[in-house]
Amino acid sequence: MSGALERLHGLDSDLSGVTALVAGLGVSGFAAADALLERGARVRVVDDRAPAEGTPAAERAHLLDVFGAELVVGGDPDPDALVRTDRGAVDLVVASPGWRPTHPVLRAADGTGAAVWGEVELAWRLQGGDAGPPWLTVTGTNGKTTTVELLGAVLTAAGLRARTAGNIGTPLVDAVRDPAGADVLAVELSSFQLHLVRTVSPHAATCLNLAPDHLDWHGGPDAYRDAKARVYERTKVAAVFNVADPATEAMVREADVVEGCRAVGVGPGAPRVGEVGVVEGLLVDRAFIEERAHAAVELGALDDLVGLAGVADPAQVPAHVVANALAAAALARSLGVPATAVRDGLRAASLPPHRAATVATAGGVRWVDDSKATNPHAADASLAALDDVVWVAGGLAKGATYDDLVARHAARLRAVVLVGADRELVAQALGRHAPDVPVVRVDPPDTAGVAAPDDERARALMDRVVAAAAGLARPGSTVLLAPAAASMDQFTSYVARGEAFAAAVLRLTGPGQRP
Ligand code: UMA
Repeated sequence: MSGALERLHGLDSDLSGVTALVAGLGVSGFAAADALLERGARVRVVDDRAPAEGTPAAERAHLLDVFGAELVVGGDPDPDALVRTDRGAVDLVVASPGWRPTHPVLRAADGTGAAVWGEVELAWRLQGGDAGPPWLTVTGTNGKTTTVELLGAVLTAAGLRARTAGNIGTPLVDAVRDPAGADVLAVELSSFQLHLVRTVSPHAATCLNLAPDHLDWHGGPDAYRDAKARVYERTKVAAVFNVADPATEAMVREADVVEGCRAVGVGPGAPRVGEVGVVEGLLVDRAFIEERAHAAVELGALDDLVGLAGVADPAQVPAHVVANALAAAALARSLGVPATAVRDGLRAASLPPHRAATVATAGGVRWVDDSKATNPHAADASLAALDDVVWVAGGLAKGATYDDLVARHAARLRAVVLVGADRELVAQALGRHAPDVPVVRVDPPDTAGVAAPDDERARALMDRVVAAAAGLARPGSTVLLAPAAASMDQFTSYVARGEAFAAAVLRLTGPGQRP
């Protein structure tokens, strides 16, 4: 690493003389390039695609050009030339999360001596590591965003200036540079981001659960698991795991944490010493109190989660919502947040959109948008909460398989409506495990280029999906959009997919039928 780069240990660091390549012109690449330029580094920004006129990416490209970056967008540049300057290899490569490690540019950087970081690592160094606010980090296959939202609400209820950042949307580099400052950061980390973390040392960390996902990016389940496990490395105070998911406990056991860091289990049963759990409908802490050997403190009740879960009765709060709330509570408690703030925060929190949200109820049929269910594990949680389902599924599988999911829920399925590029993978699993369940395929399977939810093709597609589902549902049924697949074959994001679904449902049922 260059001497100049080693000087990076705070927001006022001088990086003049450092040469950096930023891979990606998305939100994290922009934040990284902007921060490096501000500190005097010479920055080249590379993107495989030239941004279309009038898009946010074009605006980012324009700004970086004005700030003095060299932009290489589109075309077919030589990867080896990109990672070099006239004085040799660049000092630093900051790769955006969407860039696979096998990308030719990242491959070219290997072995050149360049430091290869993600934007998260850059943020940690920019805040001066431990000199900045503590990080409470959250990963897991599912529930990360919800847990970070809950954590943010609990920390705020405790009177702390808390910021949520990371995969949830705000790049960490922007969060640490915010002049408003923060007492603590609630950080969502994806496996892509964790892959390029080097020295981040969180105050407390959790991996909520582990199930196969993003196997195409990582190249297989072991690499995905190993990336997730990195969330615990260098944790200082509490490594929080899910007692119902032994893979997460194994990660904690193997992690190289700071001396004195404790392993804390969270789970739906009565907590043992050192755990946070549930006793007779109450959320209780036996981990973060002095007298934990023979006492526990109440943090709240399942009743405090009914609003969040969208159910009428505390007994109906789904297990994954309880698990997410317990993990958020444990992370906050590791920072000394009072028990009352946990309760107040959980009561105040609301779920981000497109997570098992009821869009309408009409003619006895409930329409639910769980577009965020982008893998089988997430779809499993929403199917498990229902018993008469018209299931809307399909999209980009990302290497996932569907046999376990379909076998587990075959009895709940009244019918299935399939969309998207990899819909035949779901169809084949249905053929094996639920051969009697009617299946309707909605064409086209791949409408690459459909962008916004009000795009004509998105409208037409979702109108057909909703019409098919309406024809299959009966009073008492739930039509559930829980695709178990990513959206990017047909939509720009799961948000656009969910919005298109909800709009089509409301076109069918009428606005008066909103829940
Ligand atoms: N690009 C290339 N070549 C590639 C891949 C991408 O040139 O091989 C370019 C694209 O043309 C685009 C840019 O890179 O211009 C996009 O970079 P990116 O995909 O890394 O996206 P960012 O805009 O930087 O957003 C990223 C996260 N995106 C991904 O992980 C894919 C955002 O998470 C995150 O909110 C943001 O950083 C801030 O931290 C999104 C996501 O989908 C929501 N995450 C996945 C998930 O939750 O399942 C992991």
